[in-house]
Amino acid sequence: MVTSTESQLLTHTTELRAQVELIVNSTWVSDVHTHLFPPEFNTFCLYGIDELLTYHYLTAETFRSARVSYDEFWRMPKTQQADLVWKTLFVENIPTSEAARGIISVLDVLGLDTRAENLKEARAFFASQNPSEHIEQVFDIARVSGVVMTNDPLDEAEGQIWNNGVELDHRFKSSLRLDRLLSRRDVGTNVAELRRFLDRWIERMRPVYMGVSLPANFQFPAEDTRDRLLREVVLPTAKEHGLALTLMVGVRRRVNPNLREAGDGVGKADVTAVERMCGEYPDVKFLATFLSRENQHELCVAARKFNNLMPFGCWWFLNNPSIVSEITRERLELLGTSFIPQHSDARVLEQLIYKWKHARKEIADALCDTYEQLLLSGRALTADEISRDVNRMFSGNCREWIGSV
Ligand code: FIX
Ligand code: ZN
Repeated sequence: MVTSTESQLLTHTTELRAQVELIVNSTWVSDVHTHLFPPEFNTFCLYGIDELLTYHYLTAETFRSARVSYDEFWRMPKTQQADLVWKTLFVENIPTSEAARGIISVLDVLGLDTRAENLKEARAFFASQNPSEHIEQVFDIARVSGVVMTNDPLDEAEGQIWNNGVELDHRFKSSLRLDRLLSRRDVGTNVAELRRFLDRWIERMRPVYMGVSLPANFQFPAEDTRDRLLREVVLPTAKEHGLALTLMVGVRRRVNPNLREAGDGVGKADVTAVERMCGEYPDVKFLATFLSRENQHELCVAARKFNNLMPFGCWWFLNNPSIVSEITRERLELLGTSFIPQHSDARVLEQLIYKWKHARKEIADALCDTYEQLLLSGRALTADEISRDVNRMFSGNCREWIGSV
């Protein structure tokens, strides 16, 4: 008698690929790192064509092609900046960059003209959207079950909204961002006060993790204030509250301040710093992503040594199809499915549509090749098994590390 699982054995590469693409494109994903906010956070909630086009990835690219000074650009109102970005990158040039192609993917999925001379039609479309219905539609299209925000307790405006007791949309989870806290120049005597500060914000925000971005020259251990803050405040707090610590390593802030948010760069970092932290704090779970391409292999090997380390995402300058493909394949070969393949880092709502559409394509291709190799090595698969793998990478690992998103 033929059992149900055997009957679904996928023995031909065409049906195998078709199944993988279907499963990867239809499986809901937990987005573990974004800069998105729900409408309850007022001006922090960004959506629409003007926000999409003034995204710092595109402003950086515009300054390479448009004859405009930094001062001229920053003096312009946002709509004028967006007009210039559209004209420069989408009309006067073919939108070949990943960030520019992303806009095309969004407009195309929403049925808008991708070759428009101006932004009239797009502005009218987004102006007609009801924010909460639009959020619903975008999350559905992108198949995103939930996102983790980036919440800075030391941001006055954001802090005010939390202090007013905001009711969070269930699809938006909070995270406690510690960049400002960890860039303090002094600890002084108030370790206890800083611990109470974090306890208060954990109580208020109910974060799914604490997170920090770290420079390329980050060292652990180190004779500096950040090391003391990590050891005496952050890591004990993580342990006490059972919270994971998310490390985003390798950014060089404001290498060109004239570009403002677009002015950050990348640097190769020391993965052994994170290894040592994982070794010294076996009871703390760490999610880690490195910005430099040169650190990706080391991160995979570090994760093979420390099972409290979860590699995640192809961050920022790595979020390009050719590199997402390379990193995902390397991780599958070294870690199986014990990693989180991508996060969107979305700042504008509709970016979820293209960042996940483009990532799913590369993840599906990488999985197809991996499974095809397995088939040629003598083991066929079932659709259920593939679905189990994809669910693990898209939400299971996240759930295990930080809870459901
Ligand atoms: O540190 C971060 O969370 C980075 O993702 C941001 O600072 C960066 O500006 C960004 O948006 C990258 O995609
Ligand atoms: Zn980010």
